Amino acid sequence: MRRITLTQYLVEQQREKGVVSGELRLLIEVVARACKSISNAVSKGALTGLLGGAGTDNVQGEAQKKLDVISNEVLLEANEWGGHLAAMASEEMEHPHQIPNRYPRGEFLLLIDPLDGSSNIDVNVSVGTIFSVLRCPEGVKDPDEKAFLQPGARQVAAGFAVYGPSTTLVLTVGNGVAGFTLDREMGSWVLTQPKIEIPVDTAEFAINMSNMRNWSAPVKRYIDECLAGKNGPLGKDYNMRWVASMVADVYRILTRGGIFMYPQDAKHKEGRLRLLYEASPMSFIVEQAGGAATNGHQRLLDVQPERLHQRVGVILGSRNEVERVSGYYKPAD
Ligand code: AFP
Repeated sequence: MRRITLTQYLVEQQREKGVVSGELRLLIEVVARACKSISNAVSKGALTGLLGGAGTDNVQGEAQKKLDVISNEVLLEANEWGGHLAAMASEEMEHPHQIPNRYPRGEFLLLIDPLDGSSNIDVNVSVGTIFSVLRCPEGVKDPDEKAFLQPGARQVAAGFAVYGPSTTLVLTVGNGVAGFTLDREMGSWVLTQPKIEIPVDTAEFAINMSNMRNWSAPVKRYIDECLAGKNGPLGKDYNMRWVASMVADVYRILTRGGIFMYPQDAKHKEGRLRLLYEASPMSFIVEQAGGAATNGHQRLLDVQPERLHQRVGVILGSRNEVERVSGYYKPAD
């Protein structure tokens, strides 16, 4: 079997579709290389003394893990010098990170969730890295927070790595979704899923049921219908999964379909997940794989961000199921 590496895939995307410039290819390769280092650090577990808390909080007031901090540093360092970025923003940093003056600046903005699902690290469950690439607005020399406030529909690329039983990378450059698996011996990303498509129907839902008492009426109605099974209005038995690492839950949905929900509720009034570096890139990927993504009222890729670390309600996955739930929403919900 001919092995296609990430580099070859990107070169061919440029040759055949003209969607990956040299600068964008460099950016994606640098991020993917940083993900290899993070994967390596994560896989060592307790051996390196890197499990547990860092003793600091991030901008959202969440306790940082040592590996959150390290993953952030790995991604910053890897991306600073290449000349492909105008600035970076991260879940772990309150303000955008400027490219030091000693390096040239490029045309792209990079947003990252360096280690998504990090509460799962200590219990040896899959975690991952999410990234989103935007163009720096024209004429902006020193991009501040405002430069990043672009709806997800403007992304030029998005992807995520999962550090699980195998290390995988999912990528879209706006021309479908491809999946790569890390060959550790060779040190290369190998194309293993050339065209990922999400089945339009599903009988599997993912939601944190402990929030049930806080749910809005449309969410409660939908989950009640799933739980009613074959004899209920949906006419089939549903299964439930919740990894609490969005990367792992979305990877499962890309593999076999499903619906993922972290909606706004009475406790999470704005939602729980971050718009710019969780919901937007995942929505781009899911849509490119034939699925749908909404906050219940609006397509997530059309939401105009107002703050860098803004949260949002998220419902995404198999198209028919996502459309069913959004059909239950009324303007007041
Ligand atoms: P952390 O990165 O802080 O662990 O959060 C993970 C996450 O943002 C997302 O990956 C999960 O789907 C969601 O939070 C899990 O949230 P709950 O712990 O409330 O279920």
